[in-house]
Amino acid sequence: MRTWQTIKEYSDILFDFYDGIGKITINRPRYRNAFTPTTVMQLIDAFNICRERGDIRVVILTGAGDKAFCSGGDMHVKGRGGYIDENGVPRLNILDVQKQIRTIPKPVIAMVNGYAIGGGHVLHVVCDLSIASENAIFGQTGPKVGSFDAGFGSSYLARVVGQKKAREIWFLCRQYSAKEALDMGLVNKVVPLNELENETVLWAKTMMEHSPLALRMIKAGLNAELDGQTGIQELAGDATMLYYMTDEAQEGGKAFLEKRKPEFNLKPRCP
Ligand code: S0N
Repeated sequence: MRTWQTIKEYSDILFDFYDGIGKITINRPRYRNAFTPTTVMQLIDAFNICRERGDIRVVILTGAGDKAFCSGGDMHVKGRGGYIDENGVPRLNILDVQKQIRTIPKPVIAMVNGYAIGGGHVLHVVCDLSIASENAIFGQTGPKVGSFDAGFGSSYLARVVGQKKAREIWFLCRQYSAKEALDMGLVNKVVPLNELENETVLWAKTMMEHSPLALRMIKAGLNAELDGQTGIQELAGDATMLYYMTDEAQEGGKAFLEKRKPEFNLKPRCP
């Protein structure tokens, strides 16, 4: 039995820590964990904290209760131009969370404990790994309910399950069982609901035994192949970070401050 410690309190999400893992739980089970702009602001804040905190090595994203991971944008606040926030401003800020999940330099696991529908389905799609309970159900509803996600929600989905299947998922708006999701490569593993957290923590712990920098570079590389200039920027940023750790880079800055010519002829040099 593990004890999660609260990292920060919010109205719409839970944010907990245990042994290197940051767990973010969308906590609106009354609405199948649909998100409003407020929920999304809180998710953005929690993911920022996960990025900054060195003791968080893996992030788990899940939903409260045993019915839903997330049912997408909250239809009660859907207006013209987006989901209306408390100040009357229409927002599509879940796109920022998608980008955070893809660019945070640590593995993010979707722990899918029920319905993953609409924008909630996209959230699990953009996570690095998805572990699902046997009762999980997957699907897009956009063309049925007046929305769509033609970004990661479509193009990255197609990279995961293939073009034909992605078009089927979006055009027909069917629901798929956990077994079907596993068969199409949409999730990594399916377990009984009462084993879901144990299994997810096990996957997190296995990754935490491995080199964080290696995982970071692999994530950046896998993203770069798909994300164009943005992906290259991410991978290049990691290369710069590593370069700054070298004597060669240190010498450049030191020489500037000491008003002398830098000595870059340092050994060893790799061929
Ligand atoms: C999830 C479903 C299948 C669960 O069915 P079930 O178990 O039969 O429960 P229900 O009785 O239907 O629901 C229980 C209560 O929860 C409410 N509820 C459920 N989902 C939502 C929701 N999304 N918004 C608001 N309320 C919700 C029900 O109304 C019910 O309440 P009561 O008891 O009062 O009747 C089933 O609930 C279902 O199909 N839900 C709708 C799922 C859906 O269509 N979601 C898509 C929403 N749209 C998006 O996600 C837009 C995409 C998006 O986010 C986006 C994309 C690109 C760019 C930007 C954005 C952006 O929005 O930011």
